[in-house]
Amino acid sequence: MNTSALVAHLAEIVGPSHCLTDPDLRASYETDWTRRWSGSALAVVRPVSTEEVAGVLRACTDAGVGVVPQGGNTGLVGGSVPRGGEVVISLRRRDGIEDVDSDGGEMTVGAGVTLVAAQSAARAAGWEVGVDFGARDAATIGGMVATNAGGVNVLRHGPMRRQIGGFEAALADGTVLRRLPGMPKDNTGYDLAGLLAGSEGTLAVVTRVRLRLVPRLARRAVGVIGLDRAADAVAVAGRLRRDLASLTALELFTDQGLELVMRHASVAPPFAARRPVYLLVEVGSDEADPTDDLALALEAAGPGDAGAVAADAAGRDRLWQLRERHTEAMNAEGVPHKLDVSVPLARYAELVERSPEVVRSADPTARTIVYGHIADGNLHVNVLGPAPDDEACDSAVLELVLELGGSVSAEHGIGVAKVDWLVRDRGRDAVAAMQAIKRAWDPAGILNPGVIFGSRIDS
Ligand code: 2HG
Ligand code: ZN
Repeated sequence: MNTSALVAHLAEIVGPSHCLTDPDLRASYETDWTRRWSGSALAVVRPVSTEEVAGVLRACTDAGVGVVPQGGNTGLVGGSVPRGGEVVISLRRRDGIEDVDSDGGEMTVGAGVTLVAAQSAARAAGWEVGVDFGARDAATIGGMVATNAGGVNVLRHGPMRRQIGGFEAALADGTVLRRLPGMPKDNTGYDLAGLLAGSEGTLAVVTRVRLRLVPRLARRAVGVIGLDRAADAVAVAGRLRRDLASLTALELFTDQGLELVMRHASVAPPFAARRPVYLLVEVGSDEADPTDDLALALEAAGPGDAGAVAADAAGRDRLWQLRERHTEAMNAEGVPHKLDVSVPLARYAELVERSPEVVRSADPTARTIVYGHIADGNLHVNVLGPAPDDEACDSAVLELVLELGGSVSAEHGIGVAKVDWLVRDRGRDAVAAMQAIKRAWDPAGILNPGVIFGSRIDS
């Protein structure tokens, strides 16, 4: 089948108004958030049902044309935008919420349901979604499963993989796998949902997810504390994890990042004194108000002049914005190189301190801003300055991460950004085992070609 016959067939499957070929209509699906990654699609299709997704996949397999599954397009490693000539399957119209079990704490959501919509449905049922992060308005549950998204509550509830109670997904040949709802105890063979989490659209297209919800904590407080050195932040973070049972989030940012957030996001910290490094600490409880415990713990931890504690919703939100608006502030400065990495906590301070140094040696004009989820050993190293295709600073940072015994991708995935680093990080045998799975699930290699493994899948 030639490509125009394929496009005509796709328009029949999803309806002509949901098969986009006009470049202006395709544009927002073809470039990622950072503007570093983009490519043109043969077409963008917007199926509304699992049957339509399966039909699109069958048609693309028959035509030998690659597909790029896409949710909210908030990915940061080039895994959700086309490389050139693929069909983008946008799951955003698969956005129904069904079968909310307020006794069991589970609900089924379409892959295209945004995190914020899932959160409000969970809260209406008296529960909460276990994963949360700044891109909640756009990121979708299907994309979060595909990337095994992390965010700010991993220290309490784990990443997205841990929230999956069941799933529905379409394979490359259009076969639909369905296990909805899943059971908390289910030892019937391989954990396919667990395998799909973090597969970045290379094994199947997730169409529905049974979410396992977590208890809603009625009382919350947020504090920020300024410190002099990354090593102090690591030491304080360790103490807070040990002493504050109510801890729900523990984030790190620096004064350089804060400066950019103040400039581009028009938010100001509710404290005047400034320090090189900050910790944002959130606590939550269903019983006693945790605010005093937090205030006492922060008082014991640092100088106290650069910091604040807030228990009311507006005050908490103001403090959270200092951390959450970093991504948008980076984008306002230029096209950032994003290196989402993790190291053992014992090496975290070294990573914070040495990342700017290794970047400077690779490119003396580049700027490095770091922030991240300190409790998970996860740091987001953002490099501003180098051209989008200049990899020198990326390599310098990833070399450092491997030297420190870390992982080249903590929560954003491999995408196309880090394919050259997969074997270095995981080793040949592990990558060969992954490729064997890829070949078995997607023998024609149409699912998100180029992502995770690059252009070559060894046979
Ligand atoms: C965050 O933690 C996100 O804010 C985005 O994972 C990270 O902007 C980034 O580099
Ligand atoms: Zn993050």
